[in-house]
Formats: sequence, structure tokens, C-alpha cells
Amino acid sequence: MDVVNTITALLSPFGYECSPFLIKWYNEIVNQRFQLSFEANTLAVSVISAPDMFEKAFLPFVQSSRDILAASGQDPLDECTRHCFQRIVQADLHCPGVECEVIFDFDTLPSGQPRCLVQSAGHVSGQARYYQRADVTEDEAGQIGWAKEKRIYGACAHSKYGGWFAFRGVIVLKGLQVPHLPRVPPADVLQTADERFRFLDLFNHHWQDGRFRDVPPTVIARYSQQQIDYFKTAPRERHQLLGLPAPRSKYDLSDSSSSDNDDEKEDDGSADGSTAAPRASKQGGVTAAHG
Ligand code: B12
Repeated sequence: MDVVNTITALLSPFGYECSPFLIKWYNEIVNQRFQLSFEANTLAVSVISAPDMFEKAFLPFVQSSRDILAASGQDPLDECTRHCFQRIVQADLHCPGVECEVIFDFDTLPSGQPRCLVQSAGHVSGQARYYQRADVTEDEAGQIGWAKEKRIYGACAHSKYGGWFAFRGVIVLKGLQVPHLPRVPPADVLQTADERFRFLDLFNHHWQDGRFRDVPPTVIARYSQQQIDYFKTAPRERHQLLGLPAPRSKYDLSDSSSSDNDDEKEDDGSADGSTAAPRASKQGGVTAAHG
């Protein structure tokens, strides 16, 4: 598909990888409340950041946008993603009548729920297989000690990057219908019950140490140490790590009646990957820079 090649050509120099899918493939598997309201055969592209996005896009972006980042106080990684995706929105995709709509992984609906479940989108696009509790038999789950009622979050494994990647968003090509787009299944990189269990168990119970990322035996690229250190740092200390002044949060403006919890709120969100966990907001939504 020419248009997918054009989008790939614009994003790949920055460490992003693209994989096309049809809206109906996604809508067929998710609950109605998560469905996307575009025509069924509309072409969309799932975008992930590969491990080298940090060096190819993020660090150069921070260097060239220091003043803007210092003034905005926004999360640097979210700003970088917006900046890179802007290239697609502004590009001439040679598709008259087609309009791009970008849905970032951190975008939420007014209800607070994510606008798009990027793991399900990535799975149907063939980019990375989404492993869920149902991929481990109840027998195995019982042996491991997962209680029946315990919620086990699913996680995607990529054939080259294992868990060393993040979903950055979905680009919807509104007005472009491709009913016969060939469907490529995601590679099943966790072949044994033990691998599937370890991957999900580590993702759910030990995600801070990043071991889940190395479970797929096919991993060939990982985050650099600098990137690991960046994501290990609490979100509100990352500006300092980048040599940027600390962002002025709304709490700086509040008076001394701020509660003790205010500190916590500032820590919400983790740009990607390694340690600091993003938390669902009080409204049930997610904060920016979740990876
Ligand atoms: C909210 C959220 C959280 C919450 C809740 C987690 C959750 N999964 O619900 C919290 C704050 C706990 C969290 C934590 C983390 N998160 Co989080 N989180 C999200 C977020 C924003 C939304 C997830 C969500 O609400 N899902 C709703 C539930 C209902 O969806 P679901 O369980 O997948 O159910 C659907 C599927 O089952 C589907 N379905 C049904 N049948 C079938 C069949 C098939 C075959 C398929 C494919 C699908 C399918 O339909 C269901 C919906 O109807 C996503 C980004 C996004 N926009 O999707 C990141 C995301 C899942 N998080 C991610 C990560 C990495 C983390 C952390 C490691 C923190 C970090 N440092 O970034 C931790 C680790 C988790 C843990 N142990 O706590 C990554 C996971 C990457 C990956 N490899 O899969 C994501 C995708 C963000 C990203 N940008 O890459 N997270």
C-alpha cells in the first residue's frame, strides 16, 4: 500500500514502526464501548516505538526544543510523539479526500477510558501478539497461584523487541477504504506454556525490573542503558535529568491547603517502559506519557 509506505518512510527514521489494519478487525474483538466509530473497511495504522526511538527521535527533540519544553511543562516524550506524528498530518499522502486522524496511546474519552486499546489494535495488525490470561490454561494458572478472580493484565510480545517497545498510537486514514487488505497474523513468539506464564506473571507482578521484556527468546534489540535510566526515574524528576527546569505543576499554584496526596498526583504517568507505573486517574482515565 503506497500510503502505508509513505507513512513508514516518514516515521521510520525516528525509530517508529507501522503496521496496517482495518477498523472492522479491531471493532470485531473489543467490547462495544471501546469500538472506534469509523467505517468498517477504513484503513488504519498501528505505530510502535522501537528501542532506538529514544536516540533517533527523543534526545534530538529534547535538544532542539528545550525552550518549548521548559515553558510548556508537558511530558517531553508525549511532546516528542506529537511532534513526530505531526509530520504525517502535514504530509501530502497523495490520497485526495483522505484525512488523517491520530489517536495517541494516552488519549482518553470524556469518560476517562482509553480512546483506543492499542494492544488489541497492534495484535490485529500483526505487529505484536497480545497475550492474555486466556492464553494460560486455568490448570496452569492454578498451579502458578493465580486466584480465579485475580485480574491479570495482558501484554504484547514483539518478534524482534520482545517487550522492549511501546505502542505510540493509531493513525486512521478517514475516507480510505481497503476492503481487501491482506491480514497477517502476529508471530506467536511465546510458544510454551511456561513462556506465556512467565511473560504475564512478570508483567503483572514484577514489571518494575523489566524482566518480562526479555522472555520472548527471539529478542534482538533492547533499550539503551540511558533509556532504561530515564524511564526508571520518577516522571517529575525526568525534566532535571534532561537538564530542563522542573515543570510548574498546578500544585505549585495552589495554597498550603494542598493535601499530602498532591505529591502523588504529580508522579502519575510513565513515558514508557521500565519502572515508574502510570496510574489510572481518579476519573478512571489514564495520564499522559503512559507507555
Ligand atoms: C490503563 C492502563 C494501565 C493501568 C491498567 C492496566 C490495564 N491493562 O488495564 C495501569 C496503570 C495499572 C497500567 C500499568 C502498566 N502499564 Co499500562 N496501559 C493502560 C492503557 C492506557 C489502557 C489499558 C486499558 O484500559 N485496557 C482496557 C482493558 C479492558 O482492555 P483489555 O484487558 O485489553 O481487554 C480487551 C481485549 O481483551 C479485547 N479482546 C477481547 N477478545 C480478544 C481476543 C483477542 C485475540 C484480542 C487480541 C483482543 C481481545 O477486548 C477487551 C476490551 O473489550 C494502555 C494503553 C492503551 N491505550 O491501550 C497501557 C498499556 C497496556 N500499558 C503498558 C505498560 C508497559 C504498563 C506498565 C509496565 C507501566 C509502564 N512502565 O509503562 C504497567 C504494568 C502493568 C502492571 N503490572 O501494573 C503498555 C503495554 C505494552 C505491551 N507490551 O503490551 C500499554 C499498551 C501502553 C503503551 N503505550 O504501550 N496500565
